[in-house]
Amino acid sequence: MPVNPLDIYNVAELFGDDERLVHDTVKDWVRERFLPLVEEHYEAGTFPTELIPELAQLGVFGATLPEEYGCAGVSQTAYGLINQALEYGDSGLRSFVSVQSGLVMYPIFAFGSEEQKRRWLPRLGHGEVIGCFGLTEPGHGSNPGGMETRAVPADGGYILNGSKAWITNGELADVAVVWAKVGPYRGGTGAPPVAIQESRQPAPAGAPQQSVPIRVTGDDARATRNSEDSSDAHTIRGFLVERGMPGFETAEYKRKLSLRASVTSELYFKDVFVPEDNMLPGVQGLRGPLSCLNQARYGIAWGAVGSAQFCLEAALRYAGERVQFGKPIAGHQLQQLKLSGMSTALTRMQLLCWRLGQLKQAGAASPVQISLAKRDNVWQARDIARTAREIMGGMGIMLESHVMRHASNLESVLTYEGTHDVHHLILGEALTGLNAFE
Ligand code: TGC
Ligand code: FAD
Repeated sequence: MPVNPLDIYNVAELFGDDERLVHDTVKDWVRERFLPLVEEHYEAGTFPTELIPELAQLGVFGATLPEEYGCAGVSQTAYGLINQALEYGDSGLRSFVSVQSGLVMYPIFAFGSEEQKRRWLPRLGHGEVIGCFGLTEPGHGSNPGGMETRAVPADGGYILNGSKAWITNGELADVAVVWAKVGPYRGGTGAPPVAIQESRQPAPAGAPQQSVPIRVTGDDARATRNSEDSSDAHTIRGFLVERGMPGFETAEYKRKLSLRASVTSELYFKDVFVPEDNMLPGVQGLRGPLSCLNQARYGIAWGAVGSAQFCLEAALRYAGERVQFGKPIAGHQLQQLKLSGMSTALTRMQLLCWRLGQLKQAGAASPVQISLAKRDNVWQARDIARTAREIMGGMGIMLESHVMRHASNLESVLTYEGTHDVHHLILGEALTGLNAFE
């Protein structure tokens, strides 16, 4: 009996007709409109901004949010399938949509005032306005609770000082959801590492510099420990910082070897006045940004399935056509072992997402369940992409084969939204009750 190589267990049967339709519509668009452009953009290190209106037309921005804010109101599973279809194209494409949806529209929806929701959500949903999410700092990646960016209360608002690192869509964004501690600004403790200084556009004059612990000894070690202070994490608030606010600047990383068709930037805040009305009133503390990460990590778990499907499909096609030692390489046992392993891993990934989608729709998906799926699906997808590259021999390293682009992208996906290690520690703590972070 013939099998569907991209869905051995007929997982698609478990989705509703409308959910399958959403997936197929986005996947067709990715094939017809995105894939023909991706090589050029990947080489140039640019995101295809010309496609933003079409993405908006597809209804993918903030797709689970209610129609009253101009969104599609689809199920969590449909949203997962949107991510799957987008990442079949490129992780950077899925990133663009998941940041806009899970990290910008979600916090405004969940923690914003009614006025903030009415002002921002319809325009973000229609792609007229682009957003980014600033949590990570040069000195605080896995441990965002140590952040140094400060919002000092002032007449009618706050004065923001600090910087954010590695921010997807930063340079493109009209509005940044920025997380900062409310309290006195203590200033940075050092300079960014040389590698980063060289790879990005110059920081704006007067931009605050923050600590990046690269090689930490003596006094540096003490400074790093002090700057890692998370004891005031309960003062963290979210701010909507708008492009054009005096003192707010962005600078793009230019020499990435991964996620090249995606814009990644630093954000700088030098005495930026943010009106009171631009603070998200509904949440305080680290739980605010971490709740948003649940949304984005959920999308990533599904997205990894799309990337894996692309790579398995490409490897199967190539192995069927490439003849060595008198027969297609697909007929050699070693290649079948690899293909079978890829297909088995993909099947597990799909089943995990299906169940996670059900839990999320019921409002019962815990952060630990989402974390496990993000970690393991990305790990499996990276392995599948690397194996596809191997099966395709020399051709596998070429841009037109696409699989090394996927493998390279997945290095970023493994790191952002909580590194692979951090997600092991999250599950480890849930299993043992012991915190191994510190
Ligand atoms: P901890 O003490 O565990 O928690 C502090 C407060 O937060 C609550 N909490 C959560 N709430 C909702 N969802 C979650 N997933 C949560 N995890 C924790 C927790 O209950 C507590 O609440 P409360 O009310 O009691 O105060 O915090 P910790 O400082 O020990 O840190 C825990 C840790 C390490 C797991 C966390 O900081 C972490 O996840 N680190 C990884 C950082 C990360 O993922 N950064 C992502 C930045 S954004 C990004 O990468 C975008 S990529 C975009 C793209 O797709 O292109
Ligand atoms: P670090 O935290 O310095 O980690 C370095 C290494 O140490 C990792 O291997 C890590 O697993 C390990 N490690 C750290 N802590 C522990 C521990 N307790 N125990 C054992 N090992 C540990 N951030 C945003 O806020 N918004 C964005 O839009 C965004 N987009 C991104 C886009 C890209 C392309 C990339 C690469 C990153 C992006 N990030 C974004 C930042 C991302 O979330 C961070 O890179 C990530 O959280 C890891 O932080 P770090 O790079 O500083 O690594």
